[in-house]
Amino acid sequence: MALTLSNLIEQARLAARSVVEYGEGLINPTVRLGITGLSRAGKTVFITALVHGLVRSGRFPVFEALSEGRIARARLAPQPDDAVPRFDYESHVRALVADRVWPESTRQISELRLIIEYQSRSGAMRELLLDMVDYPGEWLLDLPLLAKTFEAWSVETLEMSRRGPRARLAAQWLTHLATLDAAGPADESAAIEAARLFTEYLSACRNERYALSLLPPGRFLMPGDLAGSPALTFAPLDVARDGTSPSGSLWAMMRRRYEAYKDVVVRPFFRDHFARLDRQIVLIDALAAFNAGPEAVSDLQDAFRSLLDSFEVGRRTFLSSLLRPRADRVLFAATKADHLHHTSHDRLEAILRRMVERAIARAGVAGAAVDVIALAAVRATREAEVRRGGATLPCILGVPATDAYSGSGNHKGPSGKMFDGVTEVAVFPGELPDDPDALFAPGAVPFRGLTAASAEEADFRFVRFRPPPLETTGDDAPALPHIRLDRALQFLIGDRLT
Ligand SMILES: Nc1nc2c(ncn2[C@@H]2O[C@H](COP(=O)(O)OP(=O)(O)OP(=O)(O)O)[C@@H](O)[C@H]2O)c(=O)[nH]1
Ligand SMILES: [Mg+2]
Repeated sequence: MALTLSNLIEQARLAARSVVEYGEGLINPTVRLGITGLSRAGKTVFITALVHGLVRSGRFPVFEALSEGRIARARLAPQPDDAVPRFDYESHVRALVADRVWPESTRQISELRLIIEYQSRSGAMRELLLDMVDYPGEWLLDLPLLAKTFEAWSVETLEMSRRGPRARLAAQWLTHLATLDAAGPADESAAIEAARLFTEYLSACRNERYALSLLPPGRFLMPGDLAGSPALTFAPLDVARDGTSPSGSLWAMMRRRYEAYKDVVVRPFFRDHFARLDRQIVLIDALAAFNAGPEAVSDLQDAFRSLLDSFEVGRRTFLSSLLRPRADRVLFAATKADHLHHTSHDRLEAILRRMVERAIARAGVAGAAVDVIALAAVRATREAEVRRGGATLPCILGVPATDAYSGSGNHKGPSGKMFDGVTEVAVFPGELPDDPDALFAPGAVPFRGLTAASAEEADFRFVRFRPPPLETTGDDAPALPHIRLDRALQFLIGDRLT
């Protein structure tokens, strides 16, 4: 990145804050944990379950500090950043535990501070401040734009829009694009129409039946208070990667706005949030992608590369080690593993590991430990063996939400029965293949995804269940059941509690 004045000022600002935060960190050891993932990936549920478990000493056997009895207490405290909305823990936990409904979609960045009082291995009482920052994964996927020109972004976005199922979704936008003369005079109404059609294409990709993951610029899908502003009124043009825009042209205007988007949206996110994270968990609804079909799986794979690129871009972009992002542990987590029988949990992890390893091989994340996990922050199902014919099927049991089959839109299950939100049903969730390659090979996909057939015909293997009641075992206080949440916690902060 060129050392422009704004970059220099930004670097100076970052440096100043790094020094201040470093000093504060010496007095009050703090971990800033970023929790991200695309919309509906499970960020809100993850944080809520994590805090609920820590505050109430939940059942986390793999989380050493807790299982060794060294955590005296965990309590909420006022957060350090005054300009970031607080994560509304109280409402979310009320929904989840008291009402047994999933919390509302949040969409915005939010923050919550938890103070963990613990005894170190040497016996001294200490405090760790855990600042959790919940932010949309779409913002993270924007970071590679920092290192990309408008022309390069246009070429790549167009290439992608012509491949696979995206081509059909992009048809209208591409037809409009063909009528535009990039080198012709700047035309506001053409820009508005192009941005509108491009945004429609992005949101069609995001539709759960396709679940395509890779969609920068993220703010087009969640504009907030920037809706309608020039920084969001641009779209890719059919231009050469190394071309130069004639002055006064539509191209020059789009290019300027693309740069404005980086200045107004991407850089502030990088500076104010991303660069300050110590640890990062990226939640992925991999099952939604598997369910949607092979294109969504390969899209997810591309998204991993882009995510890892995001971590690298930060490192390459900023010169001094003081200014670089400091995240030294990154965990990729496939969420909602309770939608599978436990026999498939390791397979889910293996598939994820394969996808991430490929991405690491291409992108690399120098200086950070990367791991993968399959988890359910809240386990909404139990397991059972169901005899059908002579065979025993590994099934899951749970109470489907009344709107469980969002694809069919009529609140009915495949057999036409209405779900009442009370009765438990057994579902055979399908089994992930033993060999991860089976999911990637074209034509050899074990899940008949929703894109492959109409909603009624496709395999409804992933039902949406209601959150479970609190579970009591032995003398423990009632706790929310989960799958491997404690392992995630151990990887993310375990070393800071020794
Ligand atoms: N069974 C099960 N479902 C989950 C779990 N976590 C999330 N879900 C489902 O996924 C949906 C989305 O979860 P959220 O935590 O709201 O996702 P988010 O990433 O915060 O979504 P946005 O706020 O829209 O970005 C929930 O409404 C649940 O239906 C889980 O651990 N188990
Ligand atoms: Mg949320």
